[in-house]
Amino acid sequence: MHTQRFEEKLKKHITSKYGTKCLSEASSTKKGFHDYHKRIANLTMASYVFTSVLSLATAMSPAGTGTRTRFDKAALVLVSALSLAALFTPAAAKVNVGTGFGYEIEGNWVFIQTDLDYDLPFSNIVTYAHLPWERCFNLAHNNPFDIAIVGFPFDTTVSVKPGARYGPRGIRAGSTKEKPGRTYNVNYGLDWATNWAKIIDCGDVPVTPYDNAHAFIQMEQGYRQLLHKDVVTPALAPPSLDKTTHPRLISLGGDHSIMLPILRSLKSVYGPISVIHFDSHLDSVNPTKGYSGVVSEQSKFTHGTFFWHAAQEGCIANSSVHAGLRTKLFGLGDYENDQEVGFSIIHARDIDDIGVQGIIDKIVAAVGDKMAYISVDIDVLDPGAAPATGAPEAGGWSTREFKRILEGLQDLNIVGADVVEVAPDYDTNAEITSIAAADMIIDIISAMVKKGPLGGFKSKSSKDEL
Ligand SMILES: [Mn+2]
Repeated sequence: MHTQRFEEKLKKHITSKYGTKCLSEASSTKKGFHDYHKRIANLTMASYVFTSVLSLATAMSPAGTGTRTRFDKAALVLVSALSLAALFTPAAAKVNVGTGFGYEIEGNWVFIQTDLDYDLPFSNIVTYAHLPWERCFNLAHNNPFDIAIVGFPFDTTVSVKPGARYGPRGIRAGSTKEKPGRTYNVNYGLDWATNWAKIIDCGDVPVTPYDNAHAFIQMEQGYRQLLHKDVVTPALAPPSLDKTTHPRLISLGGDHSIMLPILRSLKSVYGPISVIHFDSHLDSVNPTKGYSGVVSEQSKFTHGTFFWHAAQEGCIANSSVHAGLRTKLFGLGDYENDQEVGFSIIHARDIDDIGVQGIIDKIVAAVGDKMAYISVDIDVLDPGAAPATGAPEAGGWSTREFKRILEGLQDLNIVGADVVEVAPDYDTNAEITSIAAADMIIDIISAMVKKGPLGGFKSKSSKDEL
């Protein structure tokens, strides 16, 4: 009984410290799992000692009122002997490896079952940062999570170089050395994987490459399905319209048009969103005014026009900001139109005049405490740092500068994020674009974890507090 109560308390402790994933063998972090088993083993040993000492003491004590028989004494001695024997008998490994094989980890017998149950940087099935993969789109899926990675392998609205349909795969491969057990992010001062949030990889939305109209429906359906899953850690005062806590999603593109179904979904949950748009391009071009290549209603929806559509549909708050711009325009009318859409503009070269902090200050001033979304077109980086993208533009920011800018946004209310336009077929053999993309996602996750659930943690006195 005592052991059961201790186990319950311990489960609660581990859940709060490492997340619920530590309690399932399949997805445990090594530290959490080991911690758990070590404590159980220690407790079991302590109870053996306690039982044997108590039994011996009772057996040796003089009989009281004459009710104790020799049989009682013999039974007590037997119990104490069995307890002592159990104490000095090492636990046998329970894994069946057949006969004639004596593998054992010296001095570590509690852990023998978990030695092979963890990842190396280069081992195992590729998920983002070795996070547990769940088939979130299966209708039977009902596991709560707080933050999820989801891929949109879609690139059939690209105007220059296609290939971003392989972006989710590329970014996951680029994340391979990020893994549980090595997740302390010095820049944010926390371990993003073993903090309060349950973080998983939901895999990809299977988006058709044959019919863009249908593809946009699939993407919105997929995003909404995830957005309406339950969370593990509900917020005190969720900022959503329905006052429930929704998970936060980090999307892997895919070309940039995946944002249209994402913004449509977010509008239904939070209302119009302030978009922090890192890109060398505007992506808000009015397809009915000067944009080349429009041949049909559907062809108005591209990776260069989706913000215009999103604005028409009321998805974007008038406190959005482009940062990193440096592309050529169809004409100055593009900027006039962009202001109507609701963006302010920060050029890539502004960093030479106002520095990283100046860029951060402008973004924070534009967005304030509104619900914000971070969208990173990888072409915001200089092609020297990220060559593998759909429409590269010379003269961008370095990866280091960009990471500092992201770091400056950690106090904002980030409801979701994406990294798009990674087209791995144009990458170097060293995967520099995918590595940069994967690394900035670690920073975005770290910021979300550091901020806590949007709407705050419930107070310590609350019953739901973990
Ligand atoms: Mn873009």
